[in-house]
Amino acid sequence: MQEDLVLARKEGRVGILQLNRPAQLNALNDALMDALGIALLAMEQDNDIGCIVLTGSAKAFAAGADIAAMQPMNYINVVRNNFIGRNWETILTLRKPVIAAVAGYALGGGCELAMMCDFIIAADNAKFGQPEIKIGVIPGAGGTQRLPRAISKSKAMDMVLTGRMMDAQEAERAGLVSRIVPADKLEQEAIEAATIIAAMSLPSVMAAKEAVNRAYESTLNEGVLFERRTFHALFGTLDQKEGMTAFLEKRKPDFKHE
Ligand code: DAK
Repeated sequence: MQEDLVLARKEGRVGILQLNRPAQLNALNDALMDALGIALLAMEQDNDIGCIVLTGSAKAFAAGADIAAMQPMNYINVVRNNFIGRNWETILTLRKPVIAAVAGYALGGGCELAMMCDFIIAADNAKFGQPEIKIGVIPGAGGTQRLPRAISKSKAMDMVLTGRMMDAQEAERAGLVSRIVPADKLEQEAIEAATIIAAMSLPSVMAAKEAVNRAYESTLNEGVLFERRTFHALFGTLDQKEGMTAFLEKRKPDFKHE
């Protein structure tokens, strides 16, 4: 495996992962997805990391799954080998938050990978799309499911059926991205957001992530019950006492993440 397909570093309590196949616009192949999974799991297990930023290059977050690798595949291969299902969804198993910092193209599997993150910060040059229809297939890593949940059925149908791209402004209006920042400030802004999150109590952060994600997986009543029980459980942490005591003492909390 080529280790440099994903570059990993830390800034304070923030882990930063950069997809690194710039000549192919970070087209996502098996080796890259393996490397990404390994790097994500290492950061999940690192007690000194509280939030992760996933980014690409200035020109592309990722222009999709690697078309050259897919072109020769046939039906029986992809069914029997469970085509790349093996290593695409590691990111969904993380309990720490992952922020996608997207500059340039986030297309096909690239858009799907960004949508698997907890939220997306877009550079003002970002372009999102699910262009698989143009190459004779459909989205294969959740695009037909996550896009309608993020931006409405009508807009998702438009994107998936025409294969057109959305710019950052349209993506923000539609609710796909949480904020737009100048391209040259993308990494800095994403790290600043991640630093804020990483300074919070980690058990609360993980609980909040889990509770918001429940909204997609359950009825309103079940989701609210899950939230209530999780909220109650956080009164078992030291950080709940510290957070509330610090507020009353008019000082910053010193969370111990326990
Ligand atoms: N795959 C392989 N190579 C790619 C690529 C891709 N997706 N996108 C770009 N490249 C390569 C180009 O071939 C070119 O390589 P060279 O010719 O230099 O060797 C290099 O990157 C630069 O690209 P361009 O010369 O095309 O650059 P431009 O600025 O002119 O155009 C572009 C940029 C992003 C508009 C264009 O490259 C483009 O249209 N790219 C393809 C976008 C696309 O169709 N993406 C969707 C792919 S299908 C699944 C999980 C995921 C998926 C499926 C299943 N499972 C878990 C089951 C996902 C499927 C897809 O994403």
